[in-house]
Amino acid sequence: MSLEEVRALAHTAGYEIIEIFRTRYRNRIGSGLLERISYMSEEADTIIFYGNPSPSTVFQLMKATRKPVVDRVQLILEIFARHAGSREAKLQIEMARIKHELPLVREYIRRSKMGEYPGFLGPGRYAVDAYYRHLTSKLARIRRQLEKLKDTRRLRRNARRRLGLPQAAIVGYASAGKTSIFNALSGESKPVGEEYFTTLHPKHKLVTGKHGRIVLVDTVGFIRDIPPEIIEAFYATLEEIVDSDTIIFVVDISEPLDTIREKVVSGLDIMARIGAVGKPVIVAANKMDLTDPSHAGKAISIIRKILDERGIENTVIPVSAMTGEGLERLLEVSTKKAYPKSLHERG
Ligand SMILES: Nc1nc2c(ncn2[C@@H]2O[C@H](COP(=O)(O)OP(=O)(O)O)[C@@H](O)[C@H]2O)c(=O)[nH]1
Ligand SMILES: [Mg+2]
Repeated sequence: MSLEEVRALAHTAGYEIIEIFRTRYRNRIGSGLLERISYMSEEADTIIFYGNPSPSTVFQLMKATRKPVVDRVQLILEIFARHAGSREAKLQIEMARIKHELPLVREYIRRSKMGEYPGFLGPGRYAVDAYYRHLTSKLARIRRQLEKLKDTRRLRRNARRRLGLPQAAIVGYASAGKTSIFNALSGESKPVGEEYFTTLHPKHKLVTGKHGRIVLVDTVGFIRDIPPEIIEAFYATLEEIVDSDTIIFVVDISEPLDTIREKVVSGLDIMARIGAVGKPVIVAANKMDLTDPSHAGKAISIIRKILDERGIENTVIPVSAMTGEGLERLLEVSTKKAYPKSLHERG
């Protein structure tokens, strides 16, 4: 796990990092470090433990800092929640959240039965018992709702297709610049007027390019090493990619070549896994302002090669969301790629 990844995910979830501590142990905290953290945490609203701490480590931290503790799974779920468009995705996220919280509540109950009342965290023992029962029955309810929703998903997709508006999904890893590009491309245009979309989600915008109008979608993006327990929620949050006619894959071109290669390959793997295949991919080689032409040139040929080898129709466009370089062409190509096919298919 890299510091860059921690920063990127925390930024995407809306946190500002004020201090980073490294633990000597994988998922535990030694007493010296705990003391330093509790001293520093005065200024923080939240403690992020970027790993898989046991419930008892979480308690230790909460007790020492008196702040809410968010682990890696929770951090990722917060990011999903910011992007979840459909009811199904929201329910999947809620289900994952509850499943993740149950062991913690169990630990809470265990401690209070031993006479250790972590009262400063909230309610006493009986309230916690009731809360546990509330969570488990909510979990059962969500499971039933998800079963029902499976049948309606296909209908919803057809409804979007009947509107005849092509859709382009903006994908990429955290901090590649997806939202910056989404904002830059849709800056001039108003939020989508059609009733269907305004009620859908603020991360959809209707934009007008040279070849017509398309709906742009700012997606949650890809995350490495998604824990298996939240993989369903991840796929549900990414379903807008499957619904799209074309993919804008934003790549931070200023990163090392190996990182770029690895991210492009694993991003394509995720798309294949959720069934987002057979769509043209437009690679927005972003942050051109941060890199020199020779590095960018090498990165672009690596990206082209990966896509070509997989037989994916692709165009790579150097852009900078910062300076605006290449954005006009990006929009032009995106509308062009999204249109002809959809017109044929939808009549
Ligand atoms: N220098 C530079 N910074 C950029 C560019 N595009 C995005 N950024 C910065 O990269 C960070 C992540 O951007 P954001 O759009 O939030 O990425 P997202 O996580 O993919 O949505 C922000 O600090 C942006 O200001 C670019 O073209 N050039
Ligand atoms: Mg974003």
